[in-house]
This record gives sequence, C-alpha cells and structure tokens, in this order.
Amino acid sequence: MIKTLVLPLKTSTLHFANVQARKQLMARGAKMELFITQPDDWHLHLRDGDLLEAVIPHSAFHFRRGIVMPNLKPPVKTTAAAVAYRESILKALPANSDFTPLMTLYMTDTTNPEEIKLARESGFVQAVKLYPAGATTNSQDGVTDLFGNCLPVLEEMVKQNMPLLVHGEVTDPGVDIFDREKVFIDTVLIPLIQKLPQLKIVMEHITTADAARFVESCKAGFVAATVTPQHLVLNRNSLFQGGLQPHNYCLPVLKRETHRQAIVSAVTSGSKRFFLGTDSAPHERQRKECSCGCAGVYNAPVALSLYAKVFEEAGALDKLEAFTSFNGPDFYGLPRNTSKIKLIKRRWKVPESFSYASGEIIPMFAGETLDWMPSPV
Ligand code: OTD
Ligand code: ZN
Ligand code: ZN
Repeated sequence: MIKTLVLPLKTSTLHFANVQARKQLMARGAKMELFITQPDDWHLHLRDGDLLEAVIPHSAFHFRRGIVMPNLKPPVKTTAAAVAYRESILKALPANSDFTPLMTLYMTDTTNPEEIKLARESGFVQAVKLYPAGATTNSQDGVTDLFGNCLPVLEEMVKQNMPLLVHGEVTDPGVDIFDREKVFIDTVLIPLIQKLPQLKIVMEHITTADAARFVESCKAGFVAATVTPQHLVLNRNSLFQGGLQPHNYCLPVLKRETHRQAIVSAVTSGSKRFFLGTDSAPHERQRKECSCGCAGVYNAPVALSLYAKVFEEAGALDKLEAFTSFNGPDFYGLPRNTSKIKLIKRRWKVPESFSYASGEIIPMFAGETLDWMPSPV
C-alpha cells in the first residue's frame, strides 16, 4: 500500500520533526506530496502563431500568471501592441484555463514617456523590458545608449511605479561572453541605481555569484532577480558533454560550477529578493540544430520539477513556496495566488519532443527521468 505524506499547506511551517518523519516514510516507499500556492512565471517567452499554441498549454498547466516577454518579430513596443498580443495569448489558451498573461513593453532608444502612462492606464502592462541592442534573441531593436536616450522614460517609470526588467549583459564584443553580466553590473546597473534609486529593477535570469551578491547588496524592495532552472541545475560543461549540446545553449550562457552553486545558495537561502522566472524560450528544432543555432532553452514542461529538485537537494523544501509563489507577486505589488498545486515525489519521463504544425520543439532534459511531478489539486 502506498502511504502518502502530505506536507502542510504552508511549507514554511515545516518543522524538523516533519523532515525526520518524511525521511522515514520515504524510506518505507511512501509517496511524498507537497502542496504549494500556485506559482507564477515571472519571465516567459510565449512567442506567437502556431508556436504560441504549441507551448501555452505547458505554462498554463503549471503557472497561474506569466510575465510575457516582448521580443517578438516585430517587438511589442507599444501598449496597443501589448493589448493585441494579450488577446492572441488568451485565444490560444486551453479551454477553462485561468492563466493570466502579464504584459511587458520592449524599450527602444525612442520609447516615449507617454507610452509608459498609457501602459500603466491599460492595467495590462506590468513592466518594461530593457534589452541592450544585440544582447540576446530578437534584441536588435533594443537600447543602444540607456543614459543618453532613455532617462525621461526611466523617470516616468519611477512615477508610475513600473518595474524595469533587465537583460543584464553588455554587448561589447571585446568583453568575454562569460564576463558580460559582471561588467553590466559595474558599468550600467550601479550607475543606474545611483541616478534613480527609486526605480524598481528586476535583474532577469541571473547566472553569476557576482549578480547574486549584487542583488543582495541593494535596497530591499527595489532590486530583485529571477532565476531559471537551467542556471540552477546545469553548468557550462553541459554545453559540451559528449559533443555540442545545442538544447542547453541559452543567453546568458551557462557559467562555471562555482557560479551555479552561488545562485543555488542565494535562492535556497530564503531571501525574498529572488523569484521564479523560467526564461522558457522555445525554438523549432531545426533552428537549434544547425550551423548557427538560436539561443533559448524550452523548459516550461520541466521547470517546476527542477526547482523542486534544487530545493530538495539543498535541504530547503520549506523555502520553495516563497520562491515559486510569494516573492514575485510581493515585489511586483500584486496579490498572491489563492489556488494550490501539488508536487508529487514520483518519477516521470520527459517527452522526447513536442510536435506542432511547423515542426517540433525539444524540451530541456528530453527523454530523461525527473523526480517531482506537478499536478493539479
Ligand atoms: N535567452 N533566448 C531567448 C531569450 C532569452 O535573454 C533571454 O531572455 C529567446 O529565444 O527569446 C535566450 O537564450
Ligand atoms: Zn534576457
Ligand atoms: Zn528571456
């Protein structure tokens, strides 16, 4: 007979005794279930067209809300475009899904401060995204000179309490690709915070010990960071293990093991400054497996399983729920979700691929077995 150990709704109330009991039950083949407030994804690429239709069910199954990135072709630069994109996402959702897309605007050198007012008034746009031009996929229209061209927009964002979401890497080809995050902190983020200390900033997808330390050093409530599953479970060796591994290639690129360990420590420490952002970024298989492959890891189907694994291995399952479900809405000033999901400690196999009209998508850890299975309550 399978015994079920149900951990308390509030995992933060988990006591040492529960942990001991859990270990004993697990040793006897019991099934462990973790009930947590439904998570949100604070950094998500949903694309458009048939790719959107192919991927949205995975995010909608796991997450209640998602901050949707604006790097479409062409980018989502205006509130009107964000509202139209939101409509197409809602149309693509599976029937009865209550997934809510939270929209973002793509900042350019010519973004008008008026656009920020419109964005706030719309009620649909929650943030503005800064891509240094050329830093990542579809960032060609991004910002070339933040301090020269964008100060009035940033000042309006402070007035509107609109967070700036930052792809934190410099684009100077003379800077080594593994150092671009650290150089961005020193040359852009620190001066930006000095100029506009009231601006809310999310440093997206942090990958280094330097970034984790920097976020911790900032004023609470003004600077936070999202962390992806791939940067928590993989290091740069995974790009070359047994041959070139295009499905592990993303930007910012995976870093060395010491950096991975530092961001695991940061997120499992219980700090409120770090929250879940998958950066799930699907590309059709041929566009990854070719002579100049696209950057992006498709992790929506496996993200929650992987986050649970990271917290479990760190002995910090009691801190998982704050990372997945509390720290994000608290930072954005949005209500926490009231619905719950269940994470069952049960092995499951990740599909090899997902087919759709234009081809197929290969998920992170395709064909491999994971330990935690998310399930509706
Ligand atoms: N990184 N790929 C993509 C975006 C992200 O920088 C990012 O947020 C993408 O494909 O849109 C990637 O590797
Ligand atoms: Zn990015
Ligand atoms: Zn992204």
